[in-house]
Amino acid sequence: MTDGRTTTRDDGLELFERMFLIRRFEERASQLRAAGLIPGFLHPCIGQEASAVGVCSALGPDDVLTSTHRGHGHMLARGADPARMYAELFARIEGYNHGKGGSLHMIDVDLGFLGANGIVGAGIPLATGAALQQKRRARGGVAVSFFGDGATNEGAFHESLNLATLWKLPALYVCENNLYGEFTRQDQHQVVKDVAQRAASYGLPGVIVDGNDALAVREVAREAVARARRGDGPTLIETKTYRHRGHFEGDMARYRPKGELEEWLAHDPLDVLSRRLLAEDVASDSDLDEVRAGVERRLDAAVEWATERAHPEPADALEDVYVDAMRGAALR
Ligand SMILES: Cc1ncc(C[n+]2csc(CCOP(=O)(O)OP(=O)(O)O)c2C)c(N)n1
Ligand SMILES: [Mg+2]
Repeated sequence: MTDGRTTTRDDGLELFERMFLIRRFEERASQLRAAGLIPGFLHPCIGQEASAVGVCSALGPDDVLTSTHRGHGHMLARGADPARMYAELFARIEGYNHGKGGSLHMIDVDLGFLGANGIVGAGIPLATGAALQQKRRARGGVAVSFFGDGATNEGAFHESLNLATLWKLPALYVCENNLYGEFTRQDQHQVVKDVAQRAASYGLPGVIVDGNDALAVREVAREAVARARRGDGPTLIETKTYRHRGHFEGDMARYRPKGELEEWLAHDPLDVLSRRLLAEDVASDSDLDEVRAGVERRLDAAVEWATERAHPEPADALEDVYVDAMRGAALR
């Protein structure tokens, strides 16, 4: 921005709205799970919203992405419908997977969201394959893979980076380094402090960014996207961030050193953005309040709608699932 501001009112409020939507979607999901509406695991990304929103706001409609077990933020950042996401969490027919996948398998191919994934690191080769397809299509699309620090110890990460650089694939590898893989601190699961260092082995740029600053994340993502679209190959982006909650809902995270959470709470991604918008006089307190109220109304309606949907019938248990697909394949 030429006037010294980092963004415009519309853009700043849109980013804030997306991040607030993710935050409140998950806070509500946590309560709804405690109330018994959600069977199965939930891995909240609360605290990591800027990474998802910063990267996804640098993408275009033809771009695609893969996600992880901590995927609600990526999916909402891409523009998914929170009502259908709640319906999936509640195991209802109108959910993204007809109520049979839940949090860990949500997918919307039409949106270019190629799925959450319960297998750590498994989205990385999927995105690499998608990047190969994007290259062959030659329409300038890119493929993004989100994954955690823990996933960078998987062979799939190393194999993917090797091939993607060799073939100059239009890929973005976004490591959301939240300092933990499950209950293990990063310094107990790998020697490198910065995952970005690992890029050197494969000959691609490794960029570190404050993962709690949505505008900073978007800037590095835009550069990586431009590089990929030019045909210059992939980039590894490491977003330094932190999950405020435990690994999953129900994990009390007692393994974290005292004071660590408080330090990160002082650098909450929503506050980082709202403070900047206010300090630069881009938006007012009442603008932000209006956005917050709009998100709450949207989520009220989403929960109500999802709660009223039906569960799949027991007789349909084998429709839409692997067994059914295999049976179909065998018959063809
Ligand atoms: C292949 C595989 N190994 C182990 C697990 C169990 N597991 C689930 S999440 C997780 C930690 C992943 O850590 P990270 O990649 O840093 O992601 P984060 O949970 O921090 O977002 C592990 C080990 C799994 N789901 N898949
Ligand atoms: Mg992690």
